[in-house]
Amino acid sequence: MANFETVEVSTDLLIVGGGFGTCGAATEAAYWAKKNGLKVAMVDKAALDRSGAVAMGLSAINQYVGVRDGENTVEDYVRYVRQDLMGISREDLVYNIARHVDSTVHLFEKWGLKIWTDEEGKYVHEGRWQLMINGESYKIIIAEAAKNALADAGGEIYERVFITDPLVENNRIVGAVGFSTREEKFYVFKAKAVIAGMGGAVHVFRPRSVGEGLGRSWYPPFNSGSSAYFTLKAGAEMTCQEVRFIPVRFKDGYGPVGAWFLLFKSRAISAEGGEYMAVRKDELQNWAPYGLAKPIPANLRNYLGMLDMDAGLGPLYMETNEAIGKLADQYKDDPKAFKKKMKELEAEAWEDFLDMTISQAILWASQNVKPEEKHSEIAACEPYFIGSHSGASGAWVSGPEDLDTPYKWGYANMTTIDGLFAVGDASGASSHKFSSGSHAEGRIAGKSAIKYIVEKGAEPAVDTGKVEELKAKILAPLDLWAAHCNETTDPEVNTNYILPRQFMFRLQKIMDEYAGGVTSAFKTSKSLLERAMELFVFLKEDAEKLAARDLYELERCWENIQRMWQGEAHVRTILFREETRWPGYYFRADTPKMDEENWHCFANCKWDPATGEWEMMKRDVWNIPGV
Ligand code: SFD
Ligand code: AMP
Repeated sequence: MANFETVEVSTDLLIVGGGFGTCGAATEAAYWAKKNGLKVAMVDKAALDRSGAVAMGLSAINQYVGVRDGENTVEDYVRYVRQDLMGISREDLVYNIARHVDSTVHLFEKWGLKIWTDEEGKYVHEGRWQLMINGESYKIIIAEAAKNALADAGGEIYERVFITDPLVENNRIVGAVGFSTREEKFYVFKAKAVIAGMGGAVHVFRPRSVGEGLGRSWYPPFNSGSSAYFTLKAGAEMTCQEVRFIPVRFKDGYGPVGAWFLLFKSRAISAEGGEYMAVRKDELQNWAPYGLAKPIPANLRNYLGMLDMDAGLGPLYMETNEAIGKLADQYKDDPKAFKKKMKELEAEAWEDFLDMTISQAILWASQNVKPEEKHSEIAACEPYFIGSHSGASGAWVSGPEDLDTPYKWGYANMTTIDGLFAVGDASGASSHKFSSGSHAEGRIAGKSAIKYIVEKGAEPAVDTGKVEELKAKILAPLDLWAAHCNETTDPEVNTNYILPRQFMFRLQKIMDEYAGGVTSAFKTSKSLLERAMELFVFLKEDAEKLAARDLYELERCWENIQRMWQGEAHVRTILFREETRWPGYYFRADTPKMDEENWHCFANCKWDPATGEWEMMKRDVWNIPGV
């Protein structure tokens, strides 16, 4: 077996992931841990300053309720999420996040984040819930606060350690294992409670960007489904695994559209000039009541554009020149003021990309795009798993203690595994938390996990035999490579192993062609999904034969195994839900309508670590009374 040193770390609370959710968790947990003399350790596969979805920065804070200014109420936010997710959301979780998110945003500002303000000192809104920021260094600022809090409480941070599996005994989490991505070290973390927050998943589906563009996607290529894998492998109940997210973005550079639609009030049109949101308005009747209320859910906005594409009316365009023109128009009688306004709008348009999706700015520059002169192509991206945005996949977690919610079996944000908490993309059915809400949810879970440790924490009884088995399994791809690498001249072709890149292509082909990816125009059916399940049997056999040439490829092997588990949970859940509820995310051609009578419910699933069997189940949707 590959000769890796085993490093053991004992802690009270282990925080897995270094993103927005877990930085929130670290900031809060450190405070309560210090008060109670407890230890906190945090582990990230990358470097905290630039890890996760916000690595490149962001140009907006997408969740701010604005309670102090009387702008909205927490209940308004609950209604917004209910509407956007076609009726399916955990309102207790959404409510809990919404009532804490403003204070999180105020902390961000205190820590140094520049939120745009107007002449009166009020926040500049992009839309009703969104605030404009100078966000290139957003992640660094939030990471710094987490680091400071941990340092103050004597906590530890492990960077460049990739976590694979949870350690669970008798339905109770006792730690996690993983390996260094830089040194030959295998890590065993022993803990009384664990907070999982390893983001969502990309490259489960075949991306639009292939060949020289491979790696470019809207969602960051370094989040590979670790959260879903970790919680599934622990035996936790999962929810909304069918609710993938497909954003519409500027094509190929994946630049954001929110600022264009909301701030610049731009229209999107087909090649024939029709504005699909207006031309296809009647289609929304078919998705009542959600199709008829405002704002129109993200998936339905996508769907109307997709109908244009299906009808051969593509490409679709964002009318950037028209939007900029209209905004500058009010200054048209004063040439100097007009010129100044045009410059300002042009700068804002470019900054929107430079703050968060630099490659879109590069693509615009390389194609000589001047947004004030000509429109730009937009397109629906490949599907992603990001429960914190407009998708909903994640673990099924316990609701807040002070609400009369039917979903309560433990401490706030605890999964169905004792002591295992989930935040951000790792926790499901609480969409539209975005960066700020994920951080707020992390703070909730951080406090709750320390409370759990104080009240129920037991010394983690780690089974060393199981850890040794896991070590052998996790390092096996290196051994397989060593045993067979000299048998062929081309390392990519060998009957005894498969390299992670080829394996990823196999997974993506199944997902894309059978589970409603880009090439199948986001359509699938029972027969296609059943065929996908047949092919998954072979894929899982192939997963046992993954080989790695070095540490870098060992990480790639495990990323792709995690993607495979996320993919399987997805396929199983789309199969289970016999209706189409989120057209624009996916369309089940054999059950093309929404079925409120039978499917106004959560579709949950669970994998049993003892038997290896999957269980699918329905759970009721609860609306907060009076909201
Ligand atoms: O508008 C392991 N999001 C936006 N939110 C906003 O508030 N404003 C925006 O402007 C946003 N835009 C946006 C957004 C996301 C993306 C991908 C783009 C644009 C391109 C959403 C937020 O970014 C998102 O909600 C939060 O980041 C979610 O937080 P969290 O904590 O669930 O995930 P993370 O931040 O990606 O962090 C994940 C961490 O886990 C680590 N990790 N560590 C150890 N072992 C493993 N195996 C691991 N696997 C992953 C990662 O390194 C990272 O630290 S807009 O355009 O939509
Ligand atoms: P995006 O850049 O698409 O991620 O959007 C950023 C934010 O604006 C998210 O909260 C979206 O839900 C919201 N948003 C984007 N486009 C629209 C739209 N046309 N109508 C309403 N909300 C939108």
